[in-house]
Amino acid sequence: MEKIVILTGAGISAESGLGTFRDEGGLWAQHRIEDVATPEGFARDPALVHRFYNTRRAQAVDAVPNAAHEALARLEAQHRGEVWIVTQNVDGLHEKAGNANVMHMHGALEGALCAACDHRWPAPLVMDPKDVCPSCGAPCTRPDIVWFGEVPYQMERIWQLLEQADVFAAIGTSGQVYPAAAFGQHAGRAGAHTVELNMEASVNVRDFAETRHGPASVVVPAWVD
Ligand code: BV8
Repeated sequence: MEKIVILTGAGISAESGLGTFRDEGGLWAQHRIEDVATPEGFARDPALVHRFYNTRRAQAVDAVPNAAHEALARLEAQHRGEVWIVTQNVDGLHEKAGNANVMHMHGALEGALCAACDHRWPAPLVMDPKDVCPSCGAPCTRPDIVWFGEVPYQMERIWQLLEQADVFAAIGTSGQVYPAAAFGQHAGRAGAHTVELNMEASVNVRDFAETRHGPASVVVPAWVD
């Protein structure tokens, strides 16, 4: 059975009501990246960063998967064991839709991390700079999110999957953040058929053999089914 690797970005969750980053009025229009998505920003003002992620965590808890997430869950169910979702998203919508094989390369809102001892535990809905680590007791808790300048999770495994993929699809991502932005080229060079499913052409649309542009809730089910 063919191996299918799928990269998702904020665009797949847009129709579930979660903001994207670089669209009109997106998250980066409301906050400076250096203030809320870098270790330096967190060191400078942890309360601001916690407020940024607390707001998004509350929105994500209430968000419902859309037809695009549901189509990917059907795809995994039909191709048991041969579909991998590599998501840049930190919401839990793929899991809510029923996908089990999900890799959160940029972390997840549901995770908390101790900056002192690396302990990880389920994040409370509201995190506060005064929270202490349940393991070492230090007041160094942060969202388990990969910020700019930090190394994304499971990269070795992801490169391996891209090299073994028969099909690689990128869904709802502008292709502006590395290393995810290089996945299409990497998979294509290794022989995968590459597909971009996005509202509009991303900056690396040339890396894809096939493109289907339109809302994810329309183009993803059409591609899956
Ligand atoms: C790293 C935190 C290495 C989580 C995020 C050159 C080469 C390599 C690296 C770099 C480089 N230059 C700079 C870097 C470093 C940097 C980077 O890439 N910077 C960019 C700005 C140039 N990368 C990093 O720092 C990464 N780490 O490289 O480490 C390393 C190695 C060793 C040692 C140390 C370091 C870490 C990157 C992760 C940063 N964290 N966020 C969070 O808060 O959510 S990134 C952030 O952007 C999100 O994670 C998000 O997932 C990601 C990408 O955004 P998209 O998901 O694509 O969202 P966007 O809004 O941009 O686009 C949405 C798309 O959807 C649009 O195309 C739109 O048209 C479409 N859309 C909208 N609605 C719909 C739709 N499509 C369909 N249907 C719809 N309805």
